[in-house]
This record gives sequence, C-alpha cells and structure tokens, in this order.
Amino acid sequence: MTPTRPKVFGILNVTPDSFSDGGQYSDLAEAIGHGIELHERGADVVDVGGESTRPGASRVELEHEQERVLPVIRGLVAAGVPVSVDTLNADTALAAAAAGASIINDVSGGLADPFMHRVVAETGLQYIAMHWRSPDAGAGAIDEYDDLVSEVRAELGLRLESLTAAGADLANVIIDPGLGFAKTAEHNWRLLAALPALESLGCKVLIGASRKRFLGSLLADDATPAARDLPTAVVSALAADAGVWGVRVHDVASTVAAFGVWSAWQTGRDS
Ligand code: PMM
Repeated sequence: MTPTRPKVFGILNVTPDSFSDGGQYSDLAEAIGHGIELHERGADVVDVGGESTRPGASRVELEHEQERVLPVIRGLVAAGVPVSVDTLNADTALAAAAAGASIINDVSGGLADPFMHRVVAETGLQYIAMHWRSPDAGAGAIDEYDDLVSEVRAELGLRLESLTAAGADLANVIIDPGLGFAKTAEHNWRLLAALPALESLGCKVLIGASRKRFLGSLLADDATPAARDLPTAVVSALAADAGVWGVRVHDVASTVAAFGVWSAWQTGRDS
C-alpha cells in the first residue's frame, strides 16, 4: 500500500517584512499568481498571512491585515485553491472564513485572542494550534524550559482543553510545536526528535521548519535563505517518516520531491 504523504502548505506571506520572502508578494495579482503556482507545484493548501511573526516585528492593525489577506484569499478560492489563513486575530479568521478559507492557522494557539477558539467552534473550520508561550514578547524572546518536550506537550494539551470548552471538534484540530518561536536551535531539534510525544495527544501534527534560522546554521555563513530549501526538504522527508499530517514550506517543489523519495523508499516503487 502506498503511504499517504503529508499535506503540503505553501507559504504566501503578503507582508512587507516576513522571515524569508518578505515584501515579494505585495501586489495583489502577483500574490494570487504565486499562490496558484504553489498549488500547481503540489501544495495542497496555500497559507496566506498578512501579519509578520518574525522576531521584532510589530503588530499590524486588523484593518490592514484584512486589506492584505482577504482579496488574496478571494482570488485563490475563485481559482479553486484551498486556502488557510495565518492569523492571530479571531476577527480576521472569521472574515477569511467568509471569503472562503477552509483552515485557520494561529501561531498563538488562541493565546493572542480570547475569541479565536469560539470562532473555530462556530465556523467548524480546521484549526492549527501552534505552540508559542509568549506571543506578546515576540519570537525573539527565548523561553526557558525545565523539561522542554513535556512542557510543550502539556501546554498544547491546555490549548486543546480550551478548544473543547469553546465547543470545537478536536477532529478538526492540528497541533504544531512552533519551531523557532521563542525556541533555540536545540529546542527545535529536540522537538523534531520527539514528534511521537506530540502525536500522542491524539491530534494531527503539522511542522513549519521552512527556511528557519536553525537550518541556516547548518549551512555556510554566506548561504541565502533559499539555500535552506535543501535542509527543509530533508526535514519534510524525516517528518513524513515520523507520521506528521502536514508541513508548511516556502519551496513546494523540493518538499514534494522529498516526499516522492520517502514514498518510493517505503514501497519499492516510484509511483
Ligand atoms: N511559522 C511562521 C509563520 N506561521 N504557522 C505554523 N503553523 N507553523 C509555523 O512554524 C509558522 C507559521 C514563520 O515563518 P515565515 O515568516 O517564514 O512564514
């Protein structure tokens, strides 16, 4: 039997200042065109974000965030592309749902907005609850852990309790360890090695390693962000082997190729 490959979320940041593709897709037609291209290359979902979460980034007004993401979401949905919205704001999640988004991707797991879990329950959309202790302090403020994996697992468990209390169906919830969000390179690697512990919470798991600094530190000092696509694709294949449900990546083609290798390795066939 051919193993099911994880879902690929192609990243479309419509922000002037994100981690690695910041500023590239601020023109509407260009942003929609890039989203369609990500889908054609094999992205199952295009993840549209209008507020940067990079270290030190300042918060964006709700109105600006929605002006950035809603037209892009409408354009992609009209072209038949499944869309997730990367937002901390319940109001934006609700507006994105009305515009046709089918998944809410919240890097605060609901900590940033007390209404988010209610919106998840009311819309019935799939919801990615990422682990990030300190959405107010910024991703650059490194958290301290006595027992990293148990603490991240327990804190994600609390997010799941909050979702259940708000009336959400956990079958629609995906958890994410939040690589790079107030975490050191060592934290990230230890969480990747402990994915089964997160999976034991009973929800699907997604990871977002793409082009992050902890991958860059494995490369030469002058390597470009795009050079991080190779280690990203290797992480994707290893994550597939660890049973993750999804990966969030900038370069869809290299991750799809990595999944092809993983699948052929499992089955002894190339299709
Ligand atoms: N990372 C970023 C943004 N959104 N969403 C999820 N679910 N998981 C992540 O790891 C994640 C995310 C920051 O990366 P970017 O600025 O390169 O998009």
